[in-house]
Amino acid sequence: MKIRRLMMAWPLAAVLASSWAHAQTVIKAADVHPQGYPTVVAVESMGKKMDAATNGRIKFQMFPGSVLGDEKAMIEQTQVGAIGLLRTSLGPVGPVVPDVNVFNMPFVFRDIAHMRAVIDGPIGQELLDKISASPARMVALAWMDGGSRSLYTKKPVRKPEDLKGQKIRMMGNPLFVDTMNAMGGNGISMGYGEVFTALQTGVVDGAENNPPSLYTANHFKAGAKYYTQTNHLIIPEILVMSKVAWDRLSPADQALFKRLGREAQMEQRKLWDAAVADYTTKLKAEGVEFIEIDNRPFFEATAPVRAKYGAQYADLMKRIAAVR
Ligand code: GTR
Repeated sequence: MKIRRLMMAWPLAAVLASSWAHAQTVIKAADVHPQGYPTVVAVESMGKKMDAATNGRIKFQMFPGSVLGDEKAMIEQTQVGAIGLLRTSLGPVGPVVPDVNVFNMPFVFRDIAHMRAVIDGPIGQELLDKISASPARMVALAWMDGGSRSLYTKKPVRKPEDLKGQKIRMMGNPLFVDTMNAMGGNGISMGYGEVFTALQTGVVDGAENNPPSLYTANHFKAGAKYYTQTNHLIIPEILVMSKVAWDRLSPADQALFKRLGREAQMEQRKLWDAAVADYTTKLKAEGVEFIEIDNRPFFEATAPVRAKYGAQYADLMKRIAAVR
């Protein structure tokens, strides 16, 4: 009797399971940052909205904390469709889509407000469109905030000369190695996940990033106790979708991704401002010394980098400078 009931139930269950499987799309979303970080929270919240708007037809599965690799590896996985949605810095996107390097240049933005005005306006949209139209097989949905990057080292740094002989970790893009070399140190490119051990073992003497990253990646516990406010890079981050996943969506779902991506951008921005304040306080409580400096010598030292990489974007750079 029991067996007969089971046999009757099985085909129905199988049919239902297979139709659910066809109807449901699970988007793998990835980030180097841990759970609770503003970018991760904003993408998770976008996933919840997506789930609600599609009655569970599209769901996100979040892979935070670099579990799928460093950003270079995750960009590659996004290009082939193994990752559906990726939040990444624009830094390591430069080698894949050279046009984005205009935002990766040192001191290209006057301050955070300037960067936000640029990414929220027509130039920001143009750059997203360039990524989507490039052969990189990624569709750029929205921007996110990565704040302002400053130096952190084991010995205090106040001027370019203090960086002499110091090996400083930079993100994987030759532009950043050139930037650090121009600032007076020796730029060494490596993945984010390797920095902690590299600091501990002396492979590098420092790195550069924003306060939330310095705190959550624990780099201050590996000896980087001096945070010198060079503010040399203000690099926006992006939310990109794999072209493979994108092409499987209906035009209506594509429009939904763009709309909710833009909402995630604005949500992340609020979370970001709170996180910078919060992690700055936490870092100070942990004994990290914030060194205020006049960063003009670093700005002047990096002029050759802007000349080298910016020459091809001369008009665009004028337009960026003109944004108020
Ligand atoms: C963080 C950024 C990450 C990653 C990291 C790094 O500020 O949010 O996307 O680029 O820096 O330095 O590798």
